[in-house]
Amino acid sequence: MTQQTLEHWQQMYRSLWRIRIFESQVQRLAAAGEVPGFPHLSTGQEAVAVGVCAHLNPSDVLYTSHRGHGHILAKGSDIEATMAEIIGRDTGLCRGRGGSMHLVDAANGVLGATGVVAGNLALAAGAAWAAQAQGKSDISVVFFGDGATGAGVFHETLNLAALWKLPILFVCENNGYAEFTSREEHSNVNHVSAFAAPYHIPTKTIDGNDLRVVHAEAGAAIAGIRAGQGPYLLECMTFRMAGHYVGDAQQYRSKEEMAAMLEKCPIERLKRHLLESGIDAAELDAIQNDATQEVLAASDRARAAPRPDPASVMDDVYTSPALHAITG
Ligand SMILES: Cc1ncc(C[n+]2csc(CCOP(=O)(O)OP(=O)(O)O)c2C)c(N)n1
Ligand SMILES: [Mg+2]
Repeated sequence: MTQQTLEHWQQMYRSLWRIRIFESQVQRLAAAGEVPGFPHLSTGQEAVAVGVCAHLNPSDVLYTSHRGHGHILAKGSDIEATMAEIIGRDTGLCRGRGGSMHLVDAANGVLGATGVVAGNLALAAGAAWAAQAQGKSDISVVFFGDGATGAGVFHETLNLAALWKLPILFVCENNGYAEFTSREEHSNVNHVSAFAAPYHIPTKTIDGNDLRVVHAEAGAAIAGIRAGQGPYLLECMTFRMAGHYVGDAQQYRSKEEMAAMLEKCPIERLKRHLLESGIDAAELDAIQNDATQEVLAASDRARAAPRPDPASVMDDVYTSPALHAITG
């Protein structure tokens, strides 16, 4: 490995750990009653976020779903502001008004997470259309789950994206479940990539737990999109190591299934590769420790921040004239 490639992979290893530790901390805070609502963790799916977002610029637009913490961190949003948002603080990305499923960081191109399954797809196509109309080289990336493909808007969006050659990357994280229902139980279509062919959208199904594969395939797909070739659908086969949401007892999964999943941990896999490439184990431990300290310190600062002033609850809800019309 050259020095440059070595640093590149170390950076990505760190990025994986940041997300893993962040999600573990959200889980801890949720168990302690500090997180409003139901956070959905991306533990086990980190390689998709890191491998795709490594190719994005701040001006590229990102949309994500209810399971979006990892994508947003991988895109470069501030750890403290993201955590502060999730725990409802005034210093949060949306001043504590959105929470885990409604994270927005416009300055970093994160136009949003949404709790409406598949609701992000058409919005992402809209952003891609805007970039195209303005002659920009920016692209739009949308992360969604396999369950979202059962929604009509998924097909409507693929159709228009293909027809208008929109600069958009569809990234499906196929973790085999929609809530508590396995894919076999809710669809005859095993692979989401099968939906791309009728619309003439290029596609690939890949191992989403192998960061090196995700990074290479996302890089090639994004290069094509930036070159004006239109949309691409990347189906990343992955696993969610946690429940659907924090608190899910997961009685619908067997012990064997859970054990097999741990074997495929994307962090362990990259670690094995880095060790085989000659990187010192102590160096990797130091990266892990550094990432841990960074995330926990950011979380402490977020927890120490004030909650929004209740008197500001109507700020940013209505413009003043509209508010005036309502209140008289
Ligand atoms: C429009 C809509 N329908 C139903 C739900 C309830 N719901 C929340 S998550 C989810 C499953 C999503 O599965 P998938 O898209 O595979 O994402 P994953 O949770 O596996 O990441 C459902 C049905 C919702 N939030 N929005
Ligand atoms: Mg799913």
